[in-house]
This record gives sequence, structure tokens and C-alpha cells, in this order.
Amino acid sequence: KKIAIIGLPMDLGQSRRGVDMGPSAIRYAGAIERLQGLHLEVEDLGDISVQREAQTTDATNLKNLSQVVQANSKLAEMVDRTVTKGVFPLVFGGDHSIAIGTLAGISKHYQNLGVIWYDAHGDLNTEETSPSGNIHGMPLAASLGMGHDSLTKLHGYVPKVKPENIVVIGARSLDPGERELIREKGIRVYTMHEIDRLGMPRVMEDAINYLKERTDGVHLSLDLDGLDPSEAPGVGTPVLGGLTYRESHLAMEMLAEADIITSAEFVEVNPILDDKNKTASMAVGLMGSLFGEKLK
Ligand code: DIR
Ligand code: MN
Ligand code: MN
Ligand code: MN
Repeated sequence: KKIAIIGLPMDLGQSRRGVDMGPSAIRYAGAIERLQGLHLEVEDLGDISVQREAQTTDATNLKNLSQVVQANSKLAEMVDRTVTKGVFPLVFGGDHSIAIGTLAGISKHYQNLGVIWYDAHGDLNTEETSPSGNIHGMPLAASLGMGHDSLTKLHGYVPKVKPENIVVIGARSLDPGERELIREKGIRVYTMHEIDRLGMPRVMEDAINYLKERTDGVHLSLDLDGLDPSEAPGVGTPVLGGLTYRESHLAMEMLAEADIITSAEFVEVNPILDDKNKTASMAVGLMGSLFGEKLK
């Protein structure tokens, strides 16, 4: 398997600075060496440049919209080219707004792209429902074709994913508009409640079977705030009561065994808020499992 790493040092999709250093932190934690150790061919395509002038304050409830769109358009191009070459795109964020670009680059290559959204949040807000105006709370909605045109139409087609091809895992902080959308669209969500009740093995088994039935490729979008902040403190919007490292590690191993993941991204690592790069190390550990460490 050939993997291309693409970094997007974006922090304008949310309000705390520092997550733009995520790609460096993840590389510094040994991501490339870890994957090479699994005898994978890894090419690091470097970081995409982000326009960094003063924040825009326009009339919409969308902070830094033009910068977010510009960087995501470049990301979509790069990811698209990567998939065209038959290479696995592995994207390092950056805040979660970058999933808009990743999915835009990937989805056109599939009939039914599946998405696993591993996150404390649903990221299903639009500018109408968002309590914050932060675009990192909107990428999954945008990919469904909901929200501002410049987000939904990115890379020239709408939508990027169908609601029935999405599985959210680890949710424990959902805004009212997000809950409504989940109900309305019938999106499959395993909240912390289901994970507590059923356990991670059963949840992943269910999720994998569900996606296997209906998709021809699966993108893993892993927000490190899905993990509990006691273990992964380097994130901008920590929420108590999250997934443990062990549960997450198992989830990645089960994905590796099922062999369904065709692209991935690791987002929201903020080294300024972290404890000795622990959160980036956790991301790298999860990547190792995702790419089959246990199976080698
Ligand atoms: C909140 C937080 N739902 C918002 N979202 C976050 O601003 O829309 N997503 N932190 O990862
Ligand atoms: Mn997120
Ligand atoms: Mn989150
Ligand atoms: Mn293990």
C-alpha cells in the first residue's frame, strides 16, 4: 500500500490558536517512521499554505469563510490527485473544517463513500444552527450539502456523502440543530451512551457491518477530541467522558482487520494545549493500529 501524507496547518475554523501546528506535532511524534516500520511506502507531500491575514468579519455566521474555503480547495485538489494515482490519502490537521476539502477530493471517486466520524461532536451545524460561527463545527453538514454554498459546492459537486453512509462514533456534545438533523436524516450515531452499554467491540462490529453493506470505500475522520481529555488534552474543545485510548486502539485494529478504510484524516491536535505532545503521540499510535500493526 502506498500512502501520501498531506498536512493542512489550518486553525481558522475555530477560535483557539495553535491547532495550525498539528501537522508538525504529528510528524514530530513519529508518524512517518511508524508507518514505514509497517513496510508501507510513505510519501510526505508537505503542508498546504494557509492565507493568514486578519480575521474576516462579514455578515454571515461563518468565521474566516474565505480563508477556510481557499485552503480547502487546495486540499481537495491534492487529495483528488492522490486518489487518482491509486494512493491512500492521509491528511493531518489542522482543525476539523479541513474535512470539507478532504471529502471533496475523495468522494467523486466512489459511488457510495462511507464516512466514520470519530468525534465528541457531530460537526453537523450550518451557519443557521451554529452557536459559535466556527466552521469546524460544520464539515459533516457541508458534506451532506447543507449550509453555505461556498462550503457545500467546494470542488464543484454536491453532496459529498449520503446521510445513510455516515457513522458517528463517540458523540457526547450535540447542539439542538445537530440533533434535529440527525433525526431528520436518520444518521447512525453511536453516542457515549451506546458505547457504555454495548462496549466498543460490539459498536465497531455493528458499524463495520453497516458500512460494508452499503459503501464502496470508507473515509475515517478522526477528531482527537473524541478521546477523553484526560488522555488526549491537546485539543481546543475538550469534552469530559470520552473514549479511552484502549477503546480507540481497539476500534482502529478492528478497522484494520475489516480492511475497509480507503482514506483517513487526524485532526484537532493542538500542541499549545497539549502535555508534552501526548495527543499527537496518541494520534500516531492510532495510525499504527489503523494501518495494521497487529496484523504484521
Ligand atoms: C460546537 C463545537 N458544536 C460548534 N464543535 C466542535 O461550535 O459547532 N467540533 N468542537 O469539533
Ligand atoms: Mn470535529
Ligand atoms: Mn470534536
Ligand atoms: Mn494492540
